[in-house]
Amino acid sequence: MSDRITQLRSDFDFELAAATAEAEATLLRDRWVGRKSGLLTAEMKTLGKLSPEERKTVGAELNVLKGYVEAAIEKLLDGFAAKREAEQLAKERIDVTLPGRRIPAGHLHPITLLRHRIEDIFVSMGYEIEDGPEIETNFYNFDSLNIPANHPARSPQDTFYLAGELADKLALRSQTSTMQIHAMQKRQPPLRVAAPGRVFRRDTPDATHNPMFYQVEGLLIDRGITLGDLKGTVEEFVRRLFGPETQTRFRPSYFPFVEPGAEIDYTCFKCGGSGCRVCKGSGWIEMGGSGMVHPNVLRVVGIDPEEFTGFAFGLGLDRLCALMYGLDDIRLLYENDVRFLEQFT
Ligand code: FA5
Repeated sequence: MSDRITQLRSDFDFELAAATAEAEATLLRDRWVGRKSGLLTAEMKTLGKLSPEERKTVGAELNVLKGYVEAAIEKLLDGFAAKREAEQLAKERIDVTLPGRRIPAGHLHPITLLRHRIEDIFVSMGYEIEDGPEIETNFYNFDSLNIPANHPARSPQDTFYLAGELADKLALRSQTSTMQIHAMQKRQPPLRVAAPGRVFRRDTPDATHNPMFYQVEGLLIDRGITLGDLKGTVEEFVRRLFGPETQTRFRPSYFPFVEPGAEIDYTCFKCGGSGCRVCKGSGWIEMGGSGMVHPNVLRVVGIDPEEFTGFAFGLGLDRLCALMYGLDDIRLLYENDVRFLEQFT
């Protein structure tokens, strides 16, 4: 081998050993075997100046060296590429056995939970569940319910009327009793309907009052229905909701759309009637109003009060909910505080 070739090879080996990064290996390739300015390419071009014999031997040696250089650089570059790929794979490694990230599931509002329980009880007692409008005409709010012209419930101090041209004509319903009329207009007796929903009153908010709250109305019309049926139905409803020992009592009261009318109390679910903080020592908790549907109301919807009688009752869900969950303030129900609401799964 000529001295020149030996020198070139040792120079290359020295530079090869110094190439420790991929970019250096690429530079090394360009410097030695680059098509335009590579050292060995230039060396090849000098062959023409040699005698034919020398050209043959030196050319052959140069070719061997070129093959050696190319193979060495390719091996070096392959090494770097493999390393790069391994690093990339390590970085993008996915552990398919890791548990997924859970999306926190929401849950129903406590009033909705209670409403569902109440609906289930009514359905099991043969009632249809009905939904109806929250904005009503004076006919549904008052006239059809036998509420006289001068009754305080009609006053804007008690009821939310709509603004503008429709004021005096349309108002937010202040009780689900409006549903009695809708239910009777839609079907013929005998009928059983339960209508849960929102109602609105101009009540100043405090621990037991909200301007918006929930009621559920129960209505049953059939032949020969008496106050005894009302009592029996309410007693059964309350037992299914609060347990078999719960007692009810009826206190005479006045509602224009029933005759006779009564407030319904039930024995405190907390103390069983002996008196405690929940029932304020009385042993009884007020649940809502009730009574036998007034003949005038039946007449409005074309039902003959001589043939059919019936009863209705309306219960406040917010206070029931507060009592069941031991809340001391029903305003908490609508503050949308997640820390409060997430306790009712
Ligand atoms: C009525 O609303 C009658 N419609 C009930 C009725 C139905 C009588 C059918 C006869 C026949 P009252 O105004 O008492 O009655 O309300 C019923 C219940 O609603 C109350 O016992 C109470 O639990 C609830 N309630 C009344 N006002 C509010 C308020 N501002 N915030 C929360 N709950 C209320």
